[in-house]
Amino acid sequence: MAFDYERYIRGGKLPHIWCPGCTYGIVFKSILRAVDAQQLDRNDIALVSGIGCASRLPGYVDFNTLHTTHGRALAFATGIKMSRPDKQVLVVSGDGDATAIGGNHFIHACRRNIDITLLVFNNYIYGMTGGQYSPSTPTDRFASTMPYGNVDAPFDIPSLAKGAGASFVARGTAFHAAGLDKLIVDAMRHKGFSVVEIINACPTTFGRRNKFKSPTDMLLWMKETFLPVAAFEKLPPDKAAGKFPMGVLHRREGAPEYCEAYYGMIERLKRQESEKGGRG
Ligand SMILES: Cc1ncc(C[n+]2csc(CCOP(=O)(O)OP(=O)(O)O)c2C)c(N)n1
Ligand code: SF4
Repeated sequence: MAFDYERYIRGGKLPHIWCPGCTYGIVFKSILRAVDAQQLDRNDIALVSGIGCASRLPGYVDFNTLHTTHGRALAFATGIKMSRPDKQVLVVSGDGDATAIGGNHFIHACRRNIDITLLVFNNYIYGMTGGQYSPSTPTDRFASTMPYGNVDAPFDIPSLAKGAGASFVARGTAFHAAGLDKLIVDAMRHKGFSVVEIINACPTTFGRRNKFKSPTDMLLWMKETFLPVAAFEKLPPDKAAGKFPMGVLHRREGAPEYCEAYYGMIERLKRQESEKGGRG
């Protein structure tokens, strides 16, 4: 039976703002399927975003949603999770939102291991504001603010997340949508801070500047460039150049989760106080 997306969509907010050929719609549907697969009650989910084309996504979904300020989604999400640790908190962020203006929130959320899932929509560019380069724009690629080619080295977002302490790190792409559903489910089920980098196509501000003839070309590039981890690891170095692994890239179980550690400490202190009181 066809999946009933409309159950989760706020029809009154349509039409959406995404350009023809943008892959954000593909990922949007993957998120809905991943939530549905877990049979979660929509009232138990908070979906938070900052600003940017990716960050418009919560507006279209009938969960508890928050559209906040540029780069600050994780700060708002942390507040939600701290006040309602029983709820499932998901954040949707562009690469600029997550790793440029929100970069500090990003690394500290990783370090803190709070039980939030961050989905970074990496389209290698600032989409909404017209194609300025971002921290993930590859060297030599073109952007409105790098018209002669980017001279900076990009962040590898999964490596950044792992290095900063995230306990679950994965990468998927809009082309490999079925696999992406599973990665989002795994990330949401993981206890601790989980990051999924999702490779996306922005034909409007990245593709047209970077010699992709069409949105389809961008999807075909994803198909050729991203390989399951096991296949990637078997490649000899010359064949691995220019390719990237996808799937679960890092998982560390059993690290203390932030809300549990924080509220556990409060309970401990309360017990100590009442024991002291009991001794007069
Ligand atoms: C504090 C602040 N600085 C800058 C902006 C302008 N701004 C809005 S969206 C955006 C970039 C969005 O790029 P990204 O986060 O990669 O998301 P995308 O649009 O590509 O999905 C910028 C710079 C803003 N809204 N607020
Ligand atoms: S500008 Fe790019 S990221 Fe934004 S909606 Fe258009 S194609 Fe998608």
